[in-house]
Amino acid sequence: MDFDHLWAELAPVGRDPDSGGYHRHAWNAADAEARAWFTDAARARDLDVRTDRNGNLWAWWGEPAPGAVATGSHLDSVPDGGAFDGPLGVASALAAVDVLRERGLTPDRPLALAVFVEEEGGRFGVPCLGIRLTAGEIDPDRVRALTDADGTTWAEAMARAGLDPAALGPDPHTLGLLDAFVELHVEQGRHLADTPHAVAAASTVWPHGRWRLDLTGRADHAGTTRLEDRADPMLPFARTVLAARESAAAHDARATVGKVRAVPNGTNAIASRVSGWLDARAADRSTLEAVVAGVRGEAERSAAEHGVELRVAQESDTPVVEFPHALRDRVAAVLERRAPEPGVPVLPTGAGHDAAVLAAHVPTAMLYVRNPTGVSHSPHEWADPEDCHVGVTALADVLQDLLER
Ligand code: HGY
Ligand code: MN
Ligand code: MN
Ligand code: MN
Repeated sequence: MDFDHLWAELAPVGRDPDSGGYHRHAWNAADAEARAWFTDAARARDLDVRTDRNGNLWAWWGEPAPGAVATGSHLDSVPDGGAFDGPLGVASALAAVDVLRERGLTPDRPLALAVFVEEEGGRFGVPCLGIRLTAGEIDPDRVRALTDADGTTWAEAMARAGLDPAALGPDPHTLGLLDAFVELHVEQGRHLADTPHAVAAASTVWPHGRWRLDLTGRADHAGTTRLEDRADPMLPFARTVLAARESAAAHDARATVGKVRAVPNGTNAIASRVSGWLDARAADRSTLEAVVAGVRGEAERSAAEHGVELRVAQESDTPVVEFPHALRDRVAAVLERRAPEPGVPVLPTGAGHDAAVLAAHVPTAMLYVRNPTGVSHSPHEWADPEDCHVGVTALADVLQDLLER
């Protein structure tokens, strides 16, 4: 199994030497280096690497044809993110091909390894952009116009990476070839940490979404402007941050405000504008709506109190995803064969995934690999090497089961 070699090659790409976190984002230099690594490693395995119209990479074992099985994940990270979220699924897919070949498998249906662009939305704000474009779930014109913190558009960044942004759009042909898609992913929580199980199957992905918050007040002098004369957007913004926590706590849900920008951002000036993003998630849609309503209500009340204009725009929406039971149970049964004891966990998650988008178009399943820290979206994200090897073997078993059916 070549996993350790693959991991040793990939791990340094885009890693900040000080924090140990990763900065791989759509079309930046680290992303290009990670994509080149994948392309080289796939070609070294005689896989035919193709780039779809949205920049997603598809490495084929066998000619693309109906009945194909696919696996893969993403290589991009959140800002200063962990090493495993995404890349573990990609490196494990390559290593699983090695395992299947060592087993002498010559599949009579094609296997595709996929790398999806901008899953985290770390640069352009909207998650799962590559697979949403290919699945026809987001307007290409909207994507082309998305901007990063420096004002660079997706179209400009994609063109600089050598791809044609005019080509963006749905790719029903590729998705139509797929009979099944399986994503292996590091677990983003501690459900496996205190169990004998290194791998688990996935049951559901919570509904979740992202809302952009823009508050516009009035820039003014921090020292001479009387409090009663201020329209300071930071105040309703601060209230909104607290409301996210309070509303999530009241509904046993999750809500976070991040990606904060204040303009101008001086120490002795009242900002004119403050923007941020609300990330809200809950086990069901009605709870999610209640959480967001609570946050929005407090933001509107506080903005009015301070004479600040508020704009709230939903930027992404992921419905609850229930992975198909037949495929889920089939995957769990395959995992049971090597489980250290019966009862392979089948886990819900509040984390979004490319598989959660694909699930509306292709029978989809997920595997999780134990994360003893439970921490993710942080340099402290972790998976033990031996658990990674168990994950590769499990993925190979699942792919073999699907390829031979
Ligand atoms: O945000 C998420 O849940 C995923 O990690 N992209
Ligand atoms: Mn090598
Ligand atoms: Mn992530
Ligand atoms: Mn991920």
